[in-house]
Amino acid sequence: MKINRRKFVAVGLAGAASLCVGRYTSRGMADEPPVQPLDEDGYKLWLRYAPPGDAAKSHARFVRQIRVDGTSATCAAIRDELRLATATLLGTAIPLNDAAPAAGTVVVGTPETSPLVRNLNWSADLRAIGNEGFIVRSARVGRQPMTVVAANTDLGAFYGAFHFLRLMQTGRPIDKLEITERPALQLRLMNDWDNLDGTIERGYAGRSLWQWNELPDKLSPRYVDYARACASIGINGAVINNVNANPQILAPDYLRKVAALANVWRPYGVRMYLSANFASPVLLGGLSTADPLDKTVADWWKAKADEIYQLIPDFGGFLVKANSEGQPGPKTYARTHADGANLLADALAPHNGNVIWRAFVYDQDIDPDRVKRAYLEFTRLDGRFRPNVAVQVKNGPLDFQPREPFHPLFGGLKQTSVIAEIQATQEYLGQAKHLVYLGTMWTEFLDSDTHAMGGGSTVSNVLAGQVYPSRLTGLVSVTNPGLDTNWCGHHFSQSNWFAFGRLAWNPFLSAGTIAEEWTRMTFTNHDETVAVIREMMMGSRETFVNYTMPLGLHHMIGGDHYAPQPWNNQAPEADWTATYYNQASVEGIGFDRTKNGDRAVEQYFPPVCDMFDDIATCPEKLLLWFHRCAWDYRTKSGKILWDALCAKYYVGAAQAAALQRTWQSLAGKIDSRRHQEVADRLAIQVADSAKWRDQILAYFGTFSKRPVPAMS
Ligand code: BDP
Repeated sequence: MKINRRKFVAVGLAGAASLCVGRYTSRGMADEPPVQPLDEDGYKLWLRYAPPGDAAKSHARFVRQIRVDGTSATCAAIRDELRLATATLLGTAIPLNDAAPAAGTVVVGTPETSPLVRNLNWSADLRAIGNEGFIVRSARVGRQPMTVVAANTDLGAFYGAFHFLRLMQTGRPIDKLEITERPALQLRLMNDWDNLDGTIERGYAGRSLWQWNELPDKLSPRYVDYARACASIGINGAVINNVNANPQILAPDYLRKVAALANVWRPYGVRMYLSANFASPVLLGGLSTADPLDKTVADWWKAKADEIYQLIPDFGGFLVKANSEGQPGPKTYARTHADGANLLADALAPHNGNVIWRAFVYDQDIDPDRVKRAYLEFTRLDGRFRPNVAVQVKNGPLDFQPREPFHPLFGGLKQTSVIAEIQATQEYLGQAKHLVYLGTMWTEFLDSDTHAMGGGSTVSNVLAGQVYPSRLTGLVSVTNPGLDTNWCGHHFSQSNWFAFGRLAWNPFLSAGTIAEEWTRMTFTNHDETVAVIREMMMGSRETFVNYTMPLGLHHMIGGDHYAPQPWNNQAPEADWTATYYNQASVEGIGFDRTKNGDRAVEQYFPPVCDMFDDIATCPEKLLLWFHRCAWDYRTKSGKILWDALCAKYYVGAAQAAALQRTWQSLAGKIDSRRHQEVADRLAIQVADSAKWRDQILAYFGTFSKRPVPAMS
């Protein structure tokens, strides 16, 4: 059965679905912003718990005391969070009370821990929400009106408590709640690309959060805050080291440090995962081989898994980047990716651990076109992976570009668990300097219809196991918070961490809903200001595409992945250059991936394949990804390609300047520190957008031999 987005949301996730813009404005409940909001540094992320305005008055009637039933560390953390949050949301300390609950009590518990929840007889509803779901309901208990947050586990109750707080934070009514949620996906993981030397691969927000020289004895308070931020949006695990993995992470002294972090995170449901270097048996264990079919190698991994589970009983598993960009892997020994993944899977299986095997591979001998290679390698292995293996596929077939079509492995793998990897750290999208909200990019991806089993086989449905049965489901993100005070470098980059978590919980949510939630929680509940910021965010990714790589252009950068370098033709590998992709010449521009070209379109199911193949039906936003066009090719606007390209760059740079002006208009509505810090970055963005426009057009102009047309 396929899920229809709207229906699924309405039935399964009523609370989330009803969070739409209209409600706030029509109720007109938020108050005027204070004259000068107090300065903030962004450390608290979306967990500031600032008073939501008028709504606080009505909230106060329903939050008079808090009762969290249960003695676990998770219950203690729920208590702490509810007290911390309500104190500032309501402006007064709310007492904890475990005695007979009175009107206005917020009760949190499971049937096991809470007699009160048990007596409500919600067992049928609870059965439907699994281990991580929750119910938040306004109920009468002994005739007293209360709010009950019920779940099957303490972690589910924690997620419910965060949901309840989110309603308060966003100024929504909490008097008639009837919310049932459960996550659509199982593995909702941070992929932190942190190195053991404290640097972060593609990190733009300072050095690594993990203080290896202090662990395991000294624990930074940021470890708890990281876990709180993750748990608040349903993230249930973290791979804490770079996929280009240093084998030392599996050495006994590092494992003890990792275990200390895992202990801190356990109450918050953030499970520990590690990136493993495939050659660890050699590099760390001193064996002569890492051949996956060698018994001593298998024994080494089994012993290593046993050692890890001794220290971290709920260890999630290994993430592996193999035979990609110089990393070792099974192909080094003439074995397949399935052989490699299964080796580790067998070592982890007795402990219920999983292997997450990346499909980010592009060996040149597979095909001349880099974007075709992963599909070719992995489809021939379909069905050959152990049940506890998930193949992790980037959203697009190249590498986190500003716009790519969806990866054809979504839908292409039918007998293998497939999870998706997106990238919240803005490696190719302005890093921490440009304001780019990625929620729209990700919903474009998630909503893409693969047609794997007919229409409606969207990527979300594939991920949720609704198209083919899938043992493991998930959405993970390369999300690199660092030691910067505001975690993410750019205040707006926090929204990408947030959006990732919300979509991993429910990939059917809309980007607008998420942008609005985040804005209200992060900046203000003032309706007009919220509407302005939401609009800025919603258009920001298309703006970035327009001034960098419009009309399906891709990879027009050099090694920094930041500045324009469409002329870049020097790199250790041809597929690391820009000219390999844009192929600009006097004849035209673009990569012919049609049936008459290198036939990459054939990796998609019909009718998607035909839609991309036919220049008349290929969405123009992907034109030069799939087609090679002459400079005077007539685009849908009636303009010739060169003129249309010029127009995109000019529009994009103008949109960046408009973002800056709009932000200026919010001076005084946002605290001046964060306002200034965002303004400083917008100034860089505006200058960069002009640079992109001018340098790209100057370069392509040498081929098109046409002037930039006058822009009206
Ligand atoms: C690319 C990054 C590189 C990563 C690689 C990966 O530039 O630093 O190691 O992806 O995903 O986007 O493995």
